[in-house]
Amino acid sequence: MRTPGRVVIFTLLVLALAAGALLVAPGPRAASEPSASEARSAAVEAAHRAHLPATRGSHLYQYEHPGRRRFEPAKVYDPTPPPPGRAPDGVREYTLVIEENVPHEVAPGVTVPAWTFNGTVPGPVLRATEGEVLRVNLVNHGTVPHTIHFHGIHPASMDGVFELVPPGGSAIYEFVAQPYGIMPYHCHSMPTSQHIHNGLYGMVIIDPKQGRPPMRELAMVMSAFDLDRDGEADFYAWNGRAFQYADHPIELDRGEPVRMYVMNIFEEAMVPHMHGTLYHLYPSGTSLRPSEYTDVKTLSIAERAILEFRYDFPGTYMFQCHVTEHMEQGLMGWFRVVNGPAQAKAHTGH
Ligand SMILES: [Cu+2]
Repeated sequence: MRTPGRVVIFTLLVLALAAGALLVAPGPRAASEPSASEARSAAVEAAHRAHLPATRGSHLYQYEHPGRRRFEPAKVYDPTPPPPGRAPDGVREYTLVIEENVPHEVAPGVTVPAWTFNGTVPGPVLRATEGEVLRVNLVNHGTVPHTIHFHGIHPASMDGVFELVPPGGSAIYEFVAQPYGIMPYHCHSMPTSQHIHNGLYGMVIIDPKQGRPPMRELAMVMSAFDLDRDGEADFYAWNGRAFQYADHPIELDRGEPVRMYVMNIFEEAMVPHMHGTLYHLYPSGTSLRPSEYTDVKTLSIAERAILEFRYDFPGTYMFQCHVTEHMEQGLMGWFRVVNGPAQAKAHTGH
């Protein structure tokens, strides 16, 4: 039975425990006391702003550091392109809406105002089969004129250089998708360097009529971001966000054939490199026969290629740009290779 004296002792004990919990609990820190991870991130950002040597601080994102900032999973650019196939009526139709100054988290905790097609950098992957009509509706929700310039074979009137789409305006680009391969698209409004650099670019995949062997597919755009516009990039990225596939590795099955569509839209050479395997290289994707079996290939400005590969051993492997500064500043990620359904096919020869 509880006596009044016991109640008082019990109450005092509860109060003491609560006070102790308040002292121990990591309550909100004062602004002058950033956490270790915040301090590291601030140091990285300061280093990039000041253009200290590129390697300083960038390792903080590269490897596992407890407590460091990470991208939220919802922000990761999905590397899976639309599936191949035929449009029922032979027409592939897309709508691309341009917006300016869309907040874009280019590296964990570093947000820049981007210009976007449909809200993302890069814009969405467009896909058609050779011979189909590709129809793209461009809607300009920005404040300056924009266009879309497609690489490929098409009439001059569809080349997106002279006919500017004014703010609030729209336009339709329509042509037969040819040839098959990877064709960049980007804004060509002047100054084009600014419009591209702000994020107005993406990839068109044109499939050959006979198709390619079915595989796991990834679409990967290599680009960079110059935050202070001093002519020197501060972050490099697969699909628009530095280190996003390090925060959220891409899982592959051991032995699973993988086809990666790669495009370099930045004005420096890029060198896609796989660890732990080699790839069959199809320059521009315009041939059904690979030209080379390698693990590095320099893609110059606006160059692109299909890389086909697979992993024979499980584990975690880096995929990166072999320009080490680019890798250190974000152009890297992890493949996590697991024993999955494709494992049985792991040793059927290259
Ligand atoms: Cu533009």
